[in-house]
Amino acid sequence: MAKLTIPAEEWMFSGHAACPGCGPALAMRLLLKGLGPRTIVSVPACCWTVIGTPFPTTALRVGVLDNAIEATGASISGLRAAADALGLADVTVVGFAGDGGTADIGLQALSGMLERRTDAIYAMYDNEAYMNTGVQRSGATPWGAWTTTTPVGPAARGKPEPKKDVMGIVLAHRPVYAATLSPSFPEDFDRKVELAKGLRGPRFLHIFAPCPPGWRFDSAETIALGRLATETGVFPLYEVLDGRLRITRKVSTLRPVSDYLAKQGRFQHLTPEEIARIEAQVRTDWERLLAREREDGPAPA
Ligand SMILES: Cc1ncc(C[n+]2csc(CCOP(=O)(O)OP(=O)(O)O)c2C)c(N)n1
Repeated sequence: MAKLTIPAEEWMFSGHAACPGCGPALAMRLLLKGLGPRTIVSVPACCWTVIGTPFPTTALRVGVLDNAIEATGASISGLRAAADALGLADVTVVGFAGDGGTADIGLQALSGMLERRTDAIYAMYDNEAYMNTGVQRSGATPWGAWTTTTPVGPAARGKPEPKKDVMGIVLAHRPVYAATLSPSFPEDFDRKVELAKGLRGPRFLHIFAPCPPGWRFDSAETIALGRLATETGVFPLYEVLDGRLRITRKVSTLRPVSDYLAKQGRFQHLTPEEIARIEAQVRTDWERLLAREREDGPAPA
């Protein structure tokens, strides 16, 4: 068996308030393993405020700032300036926000942070809805998914709009580094975090974060579901360094997307035609990714 390269030290206590099988909890745990103790995390209103820092407790062994939901990008710019003023150049500043607080409510602050070239990591954990307030749809909720604000019934078929391409928005700002990560592939996850840690300038991590109560699946299946997301092409793993895209988890033949959808209550209403529509979109996006990788070519030696 290959030797595990993930650091053994834990910077997150086990006594937190996450649901069983919580993808965002795994995301934070792995992120901090790669970043280590010289880290300060800014967390906006989201599940993680409740999971990690219900006053006066904390589940994290690093400094945490709770900020307003729209402010993560601005907050980490301020933290970076403060750390630099104090001569703490070795401290990694990280924003850790949900998809609602990133793709929708905090998008302006994220754009500002990227454009200012803030020397910080912005990590978005994507559980594909506003989960903390009761499973409302976000810009990152996929097409067709049930949520409490995109119901399923005679006149409604789940979310009628497509998922927002957050990586596309981020890449348009030309960050130093941007990557997609999944706790189901911990070594790929850790390598990307450690690579990001060693760079300077604006960096963005898009982390796949399954939510058992919100997506309606068995909490023992979080890791398996994440693997399916990547193997079906729903959540490809790739990174963009110095503007060059590289797929980090090659999939020679994509599995049918129905393998992934069938495991989740939020997609149970979909007809074979609707599933075929999702499949076609996933395959188009995958082909585009392959074409971009070919076009970018290998990194210069
Ligand atoms: C300006 C503002 N609007 C709404 C809220 C209420 N609120 C608190 S947490 C939350 C959900 C955030 O969703 P997301 O960022 O996706 O993170 P998740 O809850 O899924 O972890 C909302 C809407 C708020 N705190 N501030």
